[in-house]
Amino acid sequence: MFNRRKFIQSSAFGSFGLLLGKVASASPETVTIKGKPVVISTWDAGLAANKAAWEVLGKGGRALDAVEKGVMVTEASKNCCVGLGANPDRDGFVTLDACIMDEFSNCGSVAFLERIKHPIAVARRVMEKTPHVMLVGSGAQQFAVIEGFPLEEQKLSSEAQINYDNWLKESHYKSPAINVENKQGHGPFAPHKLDNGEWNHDTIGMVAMDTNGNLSGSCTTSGAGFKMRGRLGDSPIIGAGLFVDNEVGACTATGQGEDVIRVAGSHSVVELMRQGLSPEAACKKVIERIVKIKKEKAKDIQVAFLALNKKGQVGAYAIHQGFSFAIKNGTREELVKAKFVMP
Ligand code: SD4
Repeated sequence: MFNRRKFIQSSAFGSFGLLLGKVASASPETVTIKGKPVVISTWDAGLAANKAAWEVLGKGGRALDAVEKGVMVTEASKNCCVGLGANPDRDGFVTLDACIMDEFSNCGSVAFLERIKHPIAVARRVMEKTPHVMLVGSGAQQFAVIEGFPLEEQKLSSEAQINYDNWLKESHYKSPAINVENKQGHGPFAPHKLDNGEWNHDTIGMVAMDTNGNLSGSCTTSGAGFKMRGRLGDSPIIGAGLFVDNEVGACTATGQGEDVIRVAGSHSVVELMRQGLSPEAACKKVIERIVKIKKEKAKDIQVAFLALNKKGQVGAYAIHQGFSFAIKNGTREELVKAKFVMP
């Protein structure tokens, strides 16, 4: 249950991140085989998404199926967050982006997709049924309809309508920025309050390792609230919002997508893990790279990376305080506060 969840500081696990097998040794029953299977995902909503992913992983299922099923829970949330309940763009339309990647480096992506409830499932179809990686806009929607996905009503959720009406009063377009203390429920990347009191974001990224040790990942988002029409962030871009290399590890990103794209964020983290860095150290290095590029502007933006390596080590890092991720394996189910570089 959410209200019984335990917050833990990632720092409690030392500077090399969370090695599931090792940490598990604190209680004997958790000494599972190198942390397999395991699933991790971004923000508070990751707890519920991980639970759904676990229905696949816990039965020995494939990581790819787990990361699709997991984030579909978040996409289906009626509250204003990741899916069709999200804040619209500045023209009043909800547009969704998603991507998925498997252990064979197959990948699929949809972007600027409207009126489809499960963009992640469409991204998987792009991966499996077309010779392409990415479909966007009306082409992506047309493909989804041909594949049997229902075209949903074009109507804002009641919360999004309130947020949009408020936003329209000034119609002030500010380039996406995050203030992690801002809990007003509107504004680019602002967290949204759910019925259960949880604060949620407009994105979920998930990576998982199954019992066979295979890795997959998914990332799905409504992007920045009140964004310019046609704007895409990092989330549907393979190498930016998500990257999986089954020999090395997997990473997903959240926060200001423009700055994740700038450094090919998730791919960079995986490449640093290939060079021997732990997931946490690799995430930190790419966060520092963004901070260096952004200079004084870094104080106004949030970016976070979340990574898992082939050994079952988990790590994350953010620019600012406030990023949390959910982790689940056979015996643990927790929300972890990530470390950050700027106070
Ligand atoms: C984007 N990275 O569209 C996404 C937004 C995000 O929490 O992660 N919000 O740029």
